[in-house]
Amino acid sequence: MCGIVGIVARDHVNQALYDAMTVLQHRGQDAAGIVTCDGGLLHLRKDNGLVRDVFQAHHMRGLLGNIGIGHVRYPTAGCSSSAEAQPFYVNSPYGITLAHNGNLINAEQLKRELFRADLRHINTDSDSEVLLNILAHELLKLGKLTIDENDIFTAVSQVHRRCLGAYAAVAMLIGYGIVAFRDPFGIRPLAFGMRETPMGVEYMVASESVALDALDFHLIRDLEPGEAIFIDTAGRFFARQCATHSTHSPCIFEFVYLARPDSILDKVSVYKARLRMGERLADKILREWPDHDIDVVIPIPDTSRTAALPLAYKLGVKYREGFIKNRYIGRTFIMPWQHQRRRSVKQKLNAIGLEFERKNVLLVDDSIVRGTTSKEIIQMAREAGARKVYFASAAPPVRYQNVYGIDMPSARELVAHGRTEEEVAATLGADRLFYQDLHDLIEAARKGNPEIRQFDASCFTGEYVTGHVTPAYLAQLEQQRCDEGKSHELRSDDEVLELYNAK
Ligand code: PIN
Repeated sequence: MCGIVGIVARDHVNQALYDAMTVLQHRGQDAAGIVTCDGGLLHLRKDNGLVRDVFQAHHMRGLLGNIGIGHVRYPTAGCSSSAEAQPFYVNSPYGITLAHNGNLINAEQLKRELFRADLRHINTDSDSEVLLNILAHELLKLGKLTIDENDIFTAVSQVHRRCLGAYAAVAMLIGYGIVAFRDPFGIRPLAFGMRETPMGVEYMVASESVALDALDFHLIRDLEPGEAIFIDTAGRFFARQCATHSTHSPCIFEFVYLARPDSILDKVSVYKARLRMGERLADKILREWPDHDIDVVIPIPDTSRTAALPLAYKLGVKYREGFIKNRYIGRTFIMPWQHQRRRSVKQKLNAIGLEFERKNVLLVDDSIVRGTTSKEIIQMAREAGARKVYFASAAPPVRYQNVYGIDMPSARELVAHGRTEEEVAATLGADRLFYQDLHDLIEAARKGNPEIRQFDASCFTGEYVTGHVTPAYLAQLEQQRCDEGKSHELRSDDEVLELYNAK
């Protein structure tokens, strides 16, 4: 999962891109990059790290121009080094840079085609570099010295024809403007908006509406699946459906915990979807266990709070903050001789004892993925004096790999993979476990926009909306993850916790 942004402004755009990227930082903390265009020159700064660490004042001074794109990266299969930080650049034709959120499932085949037929070299393991080169090649094939919006949309149509998988992308063409497009399934989110300034109208496209809000752009709408928009350097706006077939299937996990609650994705308020998840989960608990003995509902911060509150309300029991998160947890410096060291959840969360003592507590989390932190938190609740520890997940059991750009563990690392709900409860050490039903999760999101006919829910079902996800491809992804796991020494705290807890 990554965050992307593009802005066509009337004045220097560097600060606005930086600000938008800090608002999208939750979508990726691994690397950040901005490229701006000033006349015929590109200015690029990208590196591994948080937005605030990658950009110093002297970098910002160099990012000149009124038009630019930015990217925050979460490592997905095949991406880890700073050479793979985005945006990517290719000089021919015109000079193009691109930032991408998602994952192409036919990247290996495209890479071969690019080399053998299109005579292009790909210098990283990133599918985003592949996507950029496909776009560049399709523009080049038009054989024109100068192009217009029709040419750009023709090239995007060809991208749709060749690329399979999830891609929300924003690209800047030197001297022309910014083009943004979304795959024909609309798996990853992408929205655009505008603001009026004394100098004229400015446009912004971003992964989540919250980035538009923060910069006083008003949300116009989401890109349709398969649609492309183009804003030229003069600020003229064009839009076109570039896919022959599209089936809107947004990723349901965005609503579970990836997106910020204050975002509206595909017309659905993420916050309200999470409230509804809590209500539906409460209905299920009451159905299955009408005479429950839950004394208190305790969320595991932060995401689950939104669902936990209406859940408690519907159950008619108290809602209490039982865990306090350390906001200032430091980086983890793992020295080669400390490879056995395990960083405990306790360094991140502390239990307020009096909320647990002699009580039957229902802990609520947004999802259970590896189950490693859930297991430790259940143990913490017991050590804090809970009599019974029940656990509720606002999402159904995560049993399958994600191939559309979420950095999910491989299937065998998922606690629910190959296990029944009872077996998961036993593994976690919970006295009782409640999972959201998939139908309820889908309806919780869909209520915000009944026009969405289906979601990508492959983590729960193993059914991949794009098709073409073969066992061989899944095995290859799994292998990539294993290889990378060995080389990642410094990761975000959450990941380090999970990695070390998994051992
Ligand atoms: C974390 C959201 N959420 C918490 C991410 C833990 C799974 N984990 C997925 C639960 S936050 S585990 O609130 O947004 O910070 O099941 O893999 O142990």
